Amino acid sequence: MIKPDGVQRGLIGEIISRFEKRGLKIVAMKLVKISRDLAERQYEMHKGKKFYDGLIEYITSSPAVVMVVEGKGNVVELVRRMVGSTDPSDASPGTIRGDLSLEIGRNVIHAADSEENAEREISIYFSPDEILSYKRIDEEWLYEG
Ligand code: IDP
Ligand code: MG
Repeated sequence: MIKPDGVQRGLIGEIISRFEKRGLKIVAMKLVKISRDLAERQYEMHKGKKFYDGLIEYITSSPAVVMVVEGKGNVVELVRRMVGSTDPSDASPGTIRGDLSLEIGRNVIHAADSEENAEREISIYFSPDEILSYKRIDEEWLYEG
């Protein structure tokens, strides 16, 4: 998810471009104003933490871009590495957070941290028929076989 700060700061193209250029396949995508209900479902594991209320405010404050990307291998881990550390001040240059953000409370992007959470989060924002199946024309050049 490109969070509201990423959308407001005009970083949608920059962020999507990184996933596209890496070779990951975008199989679902939309711009949404996230409701409190959906934000609470997404972040249910953080309920009760000191940053929780601010996080829900932030995520529901303005539109966000939600997307599903696909690829061979452990894409959850690959994407988390592209995203970088939760706190941008610890995030390595070259990562999305390390290049594009400064503070933990405005870290421009969310990515699921396990396959189980990816499935759960996808089902919050997308119905099964919104997830598309197609071949990228460069697949034969992205993968050895
Ligand atoms: P993650 O986004 O890297 O998975 P989590 O620990 O799951 O990090 O936290 C979820 C989100 O909650 C973070 O991306 C960030 O937006 C927010 N957050 C986490 N810790 C803090 C904090 O200490 N202050 C403000 N916001 C925080
Ligand atoms: Mg997390």
